[in-house]
Amino acid sequence: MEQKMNDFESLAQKAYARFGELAKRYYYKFKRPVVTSGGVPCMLFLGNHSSGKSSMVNWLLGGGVQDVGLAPTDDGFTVIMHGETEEDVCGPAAIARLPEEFDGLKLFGADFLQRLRVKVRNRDLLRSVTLIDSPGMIDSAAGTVNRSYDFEGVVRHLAELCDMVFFLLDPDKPGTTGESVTVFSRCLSGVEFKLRVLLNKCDAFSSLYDFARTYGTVCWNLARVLHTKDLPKIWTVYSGEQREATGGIDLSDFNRHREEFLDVVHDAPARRRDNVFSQALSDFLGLSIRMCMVNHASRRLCAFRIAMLSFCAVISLAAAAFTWQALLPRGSVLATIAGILAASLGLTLGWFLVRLVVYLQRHRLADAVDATFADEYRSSIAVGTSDNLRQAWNAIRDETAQVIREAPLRLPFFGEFRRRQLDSAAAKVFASFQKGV
Ligand SMILES: Nc1nc2c(ncn2[C@@H]2O[C@H](COP(=O)(O)OP(=O)(O)OP(=O)(O)O)[C@@H](O)[C@H]2O)c(=O)[nH]1
Ligand SMILES: [Mg+2]
Repeated sequence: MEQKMNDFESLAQKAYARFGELAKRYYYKFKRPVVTSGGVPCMLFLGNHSSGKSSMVNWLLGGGVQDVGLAPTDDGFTVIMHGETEEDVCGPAAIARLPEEFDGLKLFGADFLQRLRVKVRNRDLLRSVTLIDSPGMIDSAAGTVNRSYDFEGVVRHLAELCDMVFFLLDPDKPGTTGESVTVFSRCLSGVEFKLRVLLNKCDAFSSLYDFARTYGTVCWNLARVLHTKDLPKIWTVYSGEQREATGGIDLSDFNRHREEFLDVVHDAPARRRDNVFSQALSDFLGLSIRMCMVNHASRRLCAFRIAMLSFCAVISLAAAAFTWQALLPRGSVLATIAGILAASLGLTLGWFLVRLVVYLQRHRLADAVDATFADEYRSSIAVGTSDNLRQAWNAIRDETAQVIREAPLRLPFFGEFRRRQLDSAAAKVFASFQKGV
């Protein structure tokens, strides 16, 4: 089974490597350009400052890995991974210690890399999952925190890379922090399926009433920022050994949620499979649609150019012939020079005219992308296999219109043939996933 999954991952990786250059030509960005075959799944812990992220990580690993405290403790991201020899690597060197999948983090610059730390620990759980602890989200007096790097970008990138994202809230500040609201609404949209909300420190409730009020507030705040129809499941948990609640409320239901949470953490490899699969599906389908749309636009533009150039050439030749004939009685040299001038003028004007018409045509094609999409995919839409297709199209629609409108196009010869190659390589990747399931 594991071998089959590794086959699936290495096939996916080969397909990403093979079509990477093609994707660039179509200005298409893969969400997960590198799949480390047999790689370890990742879990990201996000949340307000002091919501208990580091304590949760410590609890999962049996203690003593992360610092915990009431004041804001972590100011950077810590990747905790398995290794026989325990070591801590900070700053730019940390990125070299991570699997290739993390290479995209380099783009977030030196300020971010200064705040990246890798802890290699010899703990059993880490053989099957890598944990990422994050800095707590806080509001400064001005309303938002000024971080010297693109915090939202990093969160988005890691959320796309990770196989599970846990968002921790604590009873003191149940989701009211401005930065966490922003992260929810901007960085986690599209990855909601990986998101699990944990209402942490449930052992600290003083009464059932206290719990009900906090739970209500969490739901109220989440409803305003999440773009899903239904409220996600909220797991009420606490970290550390099972204990009696300080307020005397029964913790047995919270213990049940803790068990579920632990099951999810231990089931991480299955999540990674699903995740790589769904990302590859959306990446390859997205590229295929992008190619189809841009190829269509490029064919239309090419046909336009040929038609316009032929038209201008005919007009220029006619003008040259007319001038030559009109001036022939005054001498054949003069008539020939005038004819050549007339032809050159006609061709120059024609060249400007072609550019203008192509420019207008590109705008027209960009505005009509939805109609073109419906036309190109009408058979899939007609047989009702269009749900994935529509979703993939909506995700790349605006960018595709922008590419058609403005980008310099350097498309490969036989674009449609390359697209068919992509589709069949993607089909092989998906078939190998299904064999492994
Ligand atoms: N009662 C209770 N307290 C907890 C629990 N988890 C964490 N705490 C306490 O909450 C405080 C903050 O915990 P941390 O784990 O440092 O929180 P954090 O989210 O990592 O904080 P930052 O790194 O600053 O963002 C510490 O004093 C912990 O002892 C819990 O499950 N129950
Ligand atoms: Mg912490």
